[in-house]
Amino acid sequence: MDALKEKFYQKSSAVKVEIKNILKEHGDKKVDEVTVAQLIGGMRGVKSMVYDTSALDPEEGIRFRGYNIPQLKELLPRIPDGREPLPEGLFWLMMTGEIPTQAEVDWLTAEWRKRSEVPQHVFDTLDALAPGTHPMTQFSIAILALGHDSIFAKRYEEGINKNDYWDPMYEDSMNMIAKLPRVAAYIYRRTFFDNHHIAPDPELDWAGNFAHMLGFENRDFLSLMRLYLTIHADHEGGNASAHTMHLVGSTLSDVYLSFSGAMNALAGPLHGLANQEVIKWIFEMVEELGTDRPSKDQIRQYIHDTLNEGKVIPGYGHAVLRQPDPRFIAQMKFAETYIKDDPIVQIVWDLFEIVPQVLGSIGKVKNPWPNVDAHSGSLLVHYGLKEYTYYTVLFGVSRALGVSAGLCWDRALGLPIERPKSITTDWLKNFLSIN
Ligand code: CMX
Repeated sequence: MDALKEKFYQKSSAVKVEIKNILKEHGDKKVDEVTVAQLIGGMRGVKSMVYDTSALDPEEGIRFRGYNIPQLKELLPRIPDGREPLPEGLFWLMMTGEIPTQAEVDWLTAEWRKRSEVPQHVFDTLDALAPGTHPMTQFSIAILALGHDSIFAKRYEEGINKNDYWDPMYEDSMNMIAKLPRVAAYIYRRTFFDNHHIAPDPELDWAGNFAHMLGFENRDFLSLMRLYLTIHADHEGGNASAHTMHLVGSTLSDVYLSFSGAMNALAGPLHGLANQEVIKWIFEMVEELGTDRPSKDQIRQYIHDTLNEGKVIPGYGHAVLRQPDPRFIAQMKFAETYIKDDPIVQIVWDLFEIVPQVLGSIGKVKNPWPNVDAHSGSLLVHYGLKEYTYYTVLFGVSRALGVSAGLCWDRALGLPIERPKSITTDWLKNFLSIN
């Protein structure tokens, strides 16, 4: 058994006993109540699942196993002379609750490299898709195709003891994460570069190699990818992609079926697709105004026009956060260090000043501040990754780290199939004594 698997098994076995005892002693205690507004309003804020890899505080933002993003930037191992954390380290942390050593992260980089070969049938499946198929649709389908080799599905078919589910779930997760950069790069090169593909570089780390296979060699862009793939990895369990992963996985679907489902949730414009919508909206503004250096008055008017057309301002607002997203701030700091004179970055910063004032003045928007998606596109555009319909795939590759770690924990803890209760409108009216 490898060191990560061993550590994960030890930690999760201990938590499994704790959970069992909590259930036995406190199973009847109430932790929450559901209001009618929550019932109709997308279950907002209802405490209804256990998820340990990360937790989201409305004011402070995301913490991964207790560590916020500035702390992770300090503590997680990097490449020699690197400034950004390696996503491998975050995966280790989410799986074990411990900050890994450099040697542990180097091992994980090598392990994912070993597992990274993608079967030809996955590329053939992608090649069969119609030109113009959205990259997220391609990504979701490719993940399903990878599922042909699911060890969990095979072991289940053979008849596996339920106490051992965690083992093939770990193996599948490691295999899938290892292969995703190759699959995602294939989609990018197939869609935008006439099927001219780039072979992996065995000297590079997981994120660096992904950037290389996309076609980028700029050192700073490789650093950006390490940061990007770290900060998008997880956002507690209730968000649409993580929750989908948990829900689908709770039926004992394997990691590929579950993650493909998660990606279909991420592909919605109110969730991960907002990163493409932000840059599309900014490009349209630049085009309409005829300048990439619009005045603040012009920007303010454009925001009002968008709202008057009954549309949302992409990249702003959040179901949980009530402050600027620390993931936005981390990207802003990156831009300040590397590319502060970029005109699109300047627009993003002007929007950061103006959008919250406008949204705040409407009254109904609970969080007028930027989320993670408000900044990412401007950084990618700067380095030449301008094909914005691809952006959510980058988000998805990163999200695999958090939600796969989460699913490994689900199986290790033996969590049951998810099955909340729905009610009919008639039931509700009856309950509320409405005729
Ligand atoms: N622009 C315009 N209106 C907005 C808004 C925005 N950015 N954010 C919220 N509102 C509106 C809502 O549409 C809602 O209007 P109605 O009452 O007319 O339906 C009202 O304000 C209240 O919504 P809320 O409680 O503040 O926000 P929700 O929890 O319902 O929704 C979110 C959260 C993210 C879907 C919403 O803020 C939004 O649509 N933002 C723009 C899309 C976006 O950036 N999504 C990415 C989120 C991060 C991610 O998952 O990647």
